[in-house]
Amino acid sequence: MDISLFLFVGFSCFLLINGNKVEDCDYLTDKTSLQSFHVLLQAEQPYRTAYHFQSPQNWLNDPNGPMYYKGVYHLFYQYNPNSAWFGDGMVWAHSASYDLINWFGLDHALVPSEPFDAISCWSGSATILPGDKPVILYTGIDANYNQVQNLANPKNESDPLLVEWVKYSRNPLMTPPDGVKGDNFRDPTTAWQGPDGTWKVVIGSYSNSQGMAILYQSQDFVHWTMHRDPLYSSSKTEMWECPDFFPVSINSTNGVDTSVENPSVRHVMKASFNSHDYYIVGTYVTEQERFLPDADFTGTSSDLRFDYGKFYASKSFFDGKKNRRILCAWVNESDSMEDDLKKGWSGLQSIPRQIWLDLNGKQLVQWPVEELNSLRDNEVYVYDKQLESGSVFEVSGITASQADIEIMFELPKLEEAEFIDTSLVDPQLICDKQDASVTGKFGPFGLLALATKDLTEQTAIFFRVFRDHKDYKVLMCSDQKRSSLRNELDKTTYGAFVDIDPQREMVSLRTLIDHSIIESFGGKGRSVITTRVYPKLAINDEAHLFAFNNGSLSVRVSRLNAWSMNKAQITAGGEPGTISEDFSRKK
Ligand code: DQQ
Repeated sequence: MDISLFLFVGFSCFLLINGNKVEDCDYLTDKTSLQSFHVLLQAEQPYRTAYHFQSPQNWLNDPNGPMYYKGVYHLFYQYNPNSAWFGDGMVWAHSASYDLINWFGLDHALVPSEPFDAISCWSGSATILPGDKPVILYTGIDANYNQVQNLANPKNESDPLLVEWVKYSRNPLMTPPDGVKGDNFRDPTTAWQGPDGTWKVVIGSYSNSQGMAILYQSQDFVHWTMHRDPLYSSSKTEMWECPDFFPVSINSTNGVDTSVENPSVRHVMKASFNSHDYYIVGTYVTEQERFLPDADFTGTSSDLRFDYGKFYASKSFFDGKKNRRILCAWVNESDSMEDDLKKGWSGLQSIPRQIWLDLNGKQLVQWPVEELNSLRDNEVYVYDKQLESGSVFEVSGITASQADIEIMFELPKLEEAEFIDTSLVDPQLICDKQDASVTGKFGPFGLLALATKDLTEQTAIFFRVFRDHKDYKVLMCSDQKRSSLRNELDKTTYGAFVDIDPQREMVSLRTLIDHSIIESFGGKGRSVITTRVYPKLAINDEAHLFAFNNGSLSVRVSRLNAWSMNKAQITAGGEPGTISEDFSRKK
């Protein structure tokens, strides 16, 4: 028998044996015991995060129906109440927040109960109808394992916490159309409304060797008719999971509501397949119900991704409180399934990111929501430090296992950069071949995160700068090869070009480190790489952070600011004791 972990949830605590709750431990009531219990928990569970959303136990995946409603942010998410693995019986767990960082758990919003979702309640989205009426469209897995689309409404719209949801009695509203297999029809988007009042929604699918967004229209949100053509399809893609379709302003970082359609916006179509979230930017021709992208997906490494590491099934929403568009995603584990059973949990949510269209109109830019800065503590900084070839310096004075770092590099003598024809190369492959140990000219330089003092364990997030004909190209890599002395982990190296001109702009990096997750934003958010790492030794207080330059040319750290991050107050939904009334009603 494997006594694998203790869990502390709200004001109750219990012991898990082989992932099953077997004993309540009410004896841990005084503060000292609770504090030692926390220390025990962190020592036993060094890979649990401090400020990322995760569940105390079991499996979680896609964010569902994120929205801002009557002063409260809502995060629903796919959750398996029965196991640390994915399985039948998936529910919509529910947490809510006033700032997108601290969350309190609520009861599950949707659980399998009816013929139209007898097996599972899968992913979907929320739409706020005129008159401030939120609704959910979600995929039910029916008793025959067919994927169908269902509607649910809040029981009490005047409750900002939207605790109870009622499934529409005439579900399902949409069933797999002719030519679409019953298991290739899922994940409705947030709906948008055309100028004539017609509601539209797309569903992810795959048919005739094309991944696609099937378009449905409705006058009343209940009766839906399939449009003749998909809103978009591409032969270069697989089954589209969790599509997302939304407008972005062409000249502002502000977000716009999903129904906005005018000359000051362009549209983004995102699809999740092949373990990544890919997107294209284009024009939505409302009258013809066509999306005309500037370029189709190519099926190559040049396709744009929200994140070039681990980041999947994302969903965005318009935040009317701060006029911005927010993006959330599932970040899965890269240890083994056996490890997940031992840990008793699997999956995290990314830090919510604000997204907007880059001024060049070609791609999106992402940045952690500003509310995250409220967790910053103990700032340390370094200005104007020369990083000679082969040098490493420790960023001390912060909690390196739980930190936020911003660093900017100046590159003198740029013209000495190595030549590369970037049209011929796959950035991820260069990062893999020329990992952090391979000396170049400009680069590798960057950060060594979750590292042991002697650097035997380290995750290197670094840049290389190349000359490409008349331009310069900045490559960003995340090298997990030495991230852990444990062997059985997925240590894939990730890489992407960052669309900045280093002649005009310093090469910058922001990295969020949280025990087993590292989210890195290169070029002020133009390329992002998220990874999961599980060091054996560089855990908790044994973790260190360094800046390094392993290139033959020196670079200058123009400035480095680093903060220890405080723990966020997070309880997940649906678990015993997770409804924190004090906290949830405090505003
Ligand atoms: N996860 C859900 C599906 C979706 C997939 C099931 C994407 O609805 O297609 O948990 O991760």
